[in-house]
Amino acid sequence: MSALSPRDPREDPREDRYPSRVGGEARVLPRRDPVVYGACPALLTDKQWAFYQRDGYLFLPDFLAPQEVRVLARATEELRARLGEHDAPEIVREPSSRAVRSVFAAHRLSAELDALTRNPQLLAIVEAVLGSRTYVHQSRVNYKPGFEGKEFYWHSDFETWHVEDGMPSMRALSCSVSLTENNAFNGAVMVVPGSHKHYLTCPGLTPEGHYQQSLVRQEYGVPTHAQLTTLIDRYGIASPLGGPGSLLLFDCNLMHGSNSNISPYPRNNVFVVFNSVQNRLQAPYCGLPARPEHIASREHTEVRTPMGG
Ligand code: 6CS
Ligand code: FE
Repeated sequence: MSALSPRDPREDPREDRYPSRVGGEARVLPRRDPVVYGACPALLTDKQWAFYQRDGYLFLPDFLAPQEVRVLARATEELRARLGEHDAPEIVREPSSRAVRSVFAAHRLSAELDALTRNPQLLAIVEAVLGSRTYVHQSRVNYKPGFEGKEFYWHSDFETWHVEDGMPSMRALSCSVSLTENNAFNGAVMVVPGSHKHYLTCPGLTPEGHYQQSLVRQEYGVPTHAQLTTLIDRYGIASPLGGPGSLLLFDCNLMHGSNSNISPYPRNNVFVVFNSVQNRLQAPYCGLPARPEHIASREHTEVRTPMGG
């Protein structure tokens, strides 16, 4: 048994290209994977494609039409009501109230949300970025209700998906569709542009069953103040703001977070995480049991095909 823990991930025979939470100090390592794996899709300009590679995100206002947003908004409200009633496992509640914070595996619980994961324009962009067919690694609705929606502290999703889900490489991206206003007052997503090119290793080890805490308030797998200060001194912070129907695409390793919502109005976003079929999950690098299927897809990995295609 190692000095650190009975499950010291450093006893894992695999080469870990992105070691984090292995008991060492917090470091800033270089990204070891491409940012884009394919060619610029017809839907994007060369300028947008270059922006995504340099800054790690792309904001497309009015990506969905008002009617499409209304359909999704109705579906997310129905999900919250149906699952909230009997505390389904896919429900995550706010830390200081019974308000619903997130619903996971939303695309498997709602036909309308499944249709969003097969939106032809979205898939064309995602397949160009990932250079392959894709499947849904994770989907969720973050409701961030007025007054009660608490923050999501700074983090890289990939750090969690690598350490706790065994995602091998940085070949996944998140699509966040706003169903409400995302403004300076209701906890819009903030990103550190360019941070996707650096891998911030996090101190500490991963607690057993960490997701039951981290999805409410993440305390492991978060960078130190020194690491964040170095990154933000260099790149600054951006917060793409827009109305319902806007789309924020961001690289799996982009540093992001959002403030608590103390406005009266919700900030309701649907997140779909697409992973390349060449990047399927392996055993978690932290050495713990795999997280549940509704948080990280291992069985439900059907290749995404475009609607009507
Ligand atoms: O652990 C995860 O997979 C989730 N955690 C955060 C804070 N963002 C990504 C994802 O929803
Ligand atoms: Fe995240």
